[in-house]
Amino acid sequence: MEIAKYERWFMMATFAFIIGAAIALIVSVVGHHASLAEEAGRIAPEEVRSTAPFDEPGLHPSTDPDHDYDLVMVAQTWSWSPEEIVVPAGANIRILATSVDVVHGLLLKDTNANVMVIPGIIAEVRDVHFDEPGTYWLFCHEYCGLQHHNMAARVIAE
Ligand SMILES: [Cu+2]
Repeated sequence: MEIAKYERWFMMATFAFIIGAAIALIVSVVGHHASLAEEAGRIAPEEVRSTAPFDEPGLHPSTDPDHDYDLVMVAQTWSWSPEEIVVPAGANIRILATSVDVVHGLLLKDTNANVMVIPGIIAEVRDVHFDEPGTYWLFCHEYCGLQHHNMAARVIAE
């Protein structure tokens, strides 16, 4: 009798956890526009610096009709190109990033941008907004060697 009571309690707790996880997923997708990072294409790491748009990292008018600007980022041990980017606050920005050497990660604090930056692959993050003017730190969040902790760039929204 006692065992059946606790079993029912555990089943209810498990069910509540699943419902809670489903609600959290729906809120993050619908409310916060979370989405899976997309692979926008492939590029040979040794050709990154000579191939558009990665031959000119930085902010450019977007080639995608849904976005105002493309923020083109190149990762290398242990820095980003460019290390400082000025963007208009409120603009709809698409990030395109790739690596010339090892696996890095791109995390833009206080935005929806959080992707792996893998050599050979072009990572795309859509609909990035800097609503409040200010400085947004861009970190590497994938351990890439001795100076990984110094691998940061700044996005200045104004
Ligand atoms: Cu790193």
